[in-house]
Amino acid sequence: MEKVLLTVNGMTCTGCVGSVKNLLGRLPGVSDIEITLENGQVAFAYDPLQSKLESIKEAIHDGGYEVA
Ligand SMILES: [Cu+2]
Repeated sequence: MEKVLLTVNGMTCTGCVGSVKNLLGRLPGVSDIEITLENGQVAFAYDPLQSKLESIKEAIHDGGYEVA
């Protein structure tokens, strides 16, 4: 498992946090998702054999949020 910390812009409320958590949670091999709304930090672990970091970032983007 790889550990990643991304900064995601556009999350303004706990609903956004839930959305990002959900969309990440649907991706294969992604786990341990921790999101801090105040600074937009999104931490998670993923298995590179199951999901590529690029496609994870794309999923966040497609959900309407911007990876900094
Ligand atoms: Cu929101």
